[in-house]
Amino acid sequence: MSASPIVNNEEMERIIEQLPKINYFWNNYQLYQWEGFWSTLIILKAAMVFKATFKTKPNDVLLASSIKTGTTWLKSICIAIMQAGNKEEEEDLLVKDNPHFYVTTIETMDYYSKTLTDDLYTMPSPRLFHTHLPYRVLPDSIKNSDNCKIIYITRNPKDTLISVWHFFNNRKRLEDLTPLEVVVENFCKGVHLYGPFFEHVLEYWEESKKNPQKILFLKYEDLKIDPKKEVAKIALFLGKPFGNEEDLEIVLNKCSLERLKNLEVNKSGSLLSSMSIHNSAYFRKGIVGDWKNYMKPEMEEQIDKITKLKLQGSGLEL
Ligand code: PAP
Repeated sequence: MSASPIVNNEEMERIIEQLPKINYFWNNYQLYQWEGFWSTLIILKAAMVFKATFKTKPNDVLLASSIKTGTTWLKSICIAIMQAGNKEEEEDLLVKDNPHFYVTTIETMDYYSKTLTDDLYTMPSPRLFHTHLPYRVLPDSIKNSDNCKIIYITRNPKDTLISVWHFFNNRKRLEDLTPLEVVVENFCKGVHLYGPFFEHVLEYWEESKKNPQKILFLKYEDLKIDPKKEVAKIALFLGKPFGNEEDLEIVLNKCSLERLKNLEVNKSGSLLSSMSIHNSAYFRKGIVGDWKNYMKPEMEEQIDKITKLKLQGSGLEL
């Protein structure tokens, strides 16, 4: 079933009242299931408005990802590529603020405060913005227009889940931590913020196969293995190919985890102060295979089984 455009609050509230709900990370978050995906109330409302009202402009670029699959890295790379070779632009934007500040995640904008939505509409082109929303709820204006390119990044589900687990358990007392067993079990049942995870990945994957000129599909692990190749691919896709190897290396160095993690703005700054999320929470280990340090063999088995089942026949390996 596809969502019909929703523009008025009353109708939105009526729809929300009837949605299935579930607790996520103990009772800290209540998730609502709309159009088959799970999200918080704030995200859900913003998603509805976004879907119903958003209009693309020429040269828009939408970055898309499930949570903890490389969003911050992709945002920084795109910011640095947009700035690359621009001699007049002396300041490095990444030193001044966190990548999430420059490339807004649309559905985390507070719909009722309007400010960020206004920012998006008045932002000069080429507009660069981001979403965690699944492909199915993107506005038709994005799906159907040649104006808007999409770059999607995904990651091995086990590392993704460990990253999610750390992020949501961050700042909690030991006795309040959600056990990994619970998180794994929910994940395998499809209960995951913006999830189910595999449907999220597969929808973008299938669309990218149909229209590779419009959707570039990336994997976090490929970026780790051959960052030069992947970053060159992103630059080309953005219509900003590197003139020389040196510019490419500058972008890579600017966006390295070590560098970003140690910038003052990311050590001490805070992006979503209302949710007390510190910039430092977006930079942890950034390694492939960290799941081995946390998952018991039965958890590994559980996730591998569902991964195999969901991805079979798709041509995608994670
Ligand atoms: P988000 O979905 O909340 O925006 P996202 O940036 O996708 O988060 O994921 C954070 C992960 O990317 C962290 O992984 P970890 O928990 O396994 O360590 C973080 O360390 C990693 N990360 C952030 N920036 C970079 C970077 N510049 N290079 C490599 N990995 C990075």
